[in-house]
Amino acid sequence: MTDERTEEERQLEALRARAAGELAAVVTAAGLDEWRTRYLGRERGELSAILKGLGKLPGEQRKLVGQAANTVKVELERLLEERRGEVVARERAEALERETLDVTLPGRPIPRGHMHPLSRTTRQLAEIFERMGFQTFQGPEVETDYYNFQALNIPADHPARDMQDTFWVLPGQILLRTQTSPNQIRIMERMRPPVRAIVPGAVYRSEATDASHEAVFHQVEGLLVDEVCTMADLRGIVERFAREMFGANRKVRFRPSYFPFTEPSAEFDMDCINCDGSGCRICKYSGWLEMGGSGMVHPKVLRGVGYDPSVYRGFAFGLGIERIAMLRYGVEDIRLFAENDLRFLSQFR
Ligand code: FA5
Repeated sequence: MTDERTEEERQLEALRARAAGELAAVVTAAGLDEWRTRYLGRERGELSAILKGLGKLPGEQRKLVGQAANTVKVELERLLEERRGEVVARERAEALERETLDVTLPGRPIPRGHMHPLSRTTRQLAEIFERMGFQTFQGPEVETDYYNFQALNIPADHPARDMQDTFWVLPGQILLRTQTSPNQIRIMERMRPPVRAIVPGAVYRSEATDASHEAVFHQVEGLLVDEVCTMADLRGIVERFAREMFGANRKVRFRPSYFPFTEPSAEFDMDCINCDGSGCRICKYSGWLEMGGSGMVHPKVLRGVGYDPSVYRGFAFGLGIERIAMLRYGVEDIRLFAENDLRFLSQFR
């Protein structure tokens, strides 16, 4: 069978077949546009090039080739629209697939906070004293000279002021409390005996810091006033606290000391929880760990708040909360508590 088609008709057929084949492989809308420019584009489209060349052909042939070219053009445009429909549908389906919500996926975890080790220690401490009948109070961190010193039997020129370097707000009048002891006065002014109170909170001292000293630290003040009250009761309470906090076998010892607002005064230590008193690095080879100061409330202090010292007596003590937390959690540098380093804090979940 002879092929009666002209060279141009053969070219058109080849073009149609190639264009249709390529179109079937196009999968994106951008690809369709590109295909359209390549074959049907007015400027550089291959079909347009053939149509533009028609002018050079003799009359009869021009008509035939022109018709055939138009047929190819219409056919390719139809194929393009058909393919466009498929591509759009496919792109929509893919977009839907991407946006699908998988309700069975586990949720993103929300990081949970936890209590700061000092708050936790303060709470445990308060719970222990509450079980012994003490009530927890709070007092102001910005104090007057009167409550922080004078009412505690420390007049303006008293050398005991040198024991606690002070941050003054208004020199000689207002300060950041250097101890929780001013709350002894505040509580006794408000209550009649019997009194059993503890007051935890921050205190401030203008001190150089090191591994065991901070300029901002925490104390808990304890105060008990009643008709019958002795050093033996103080010792019993302190010992019970040490045992509840650090274990049933803990021993406590008292050493004579001096505080202007207690008489007699004592500092108390607990046998080292690391070496049970035999001597180690933690207790500096002494076998004992310092816990706080204490004593029987001075009669002058009782009189100052209107308590009759011939009827009432009391004891008071002050503990360093950081020191207790350091022992409890084995923290070797007090400064870690306030550094806000999450690598440190997240160990106390
Ligand atoms: C006082 O502050 C007295 N108010 C304690 C007191 C209360 C005595 C009631 C009598 C009656 P002192 O300065 O020793 O005492 O401090 C008490 C405790 O606070 C210390 O034993 C120690 O545990 C802690 N402490 C003192 N200074 C610092 C510091 N710079 N950093 C961390 N803890 C400290």
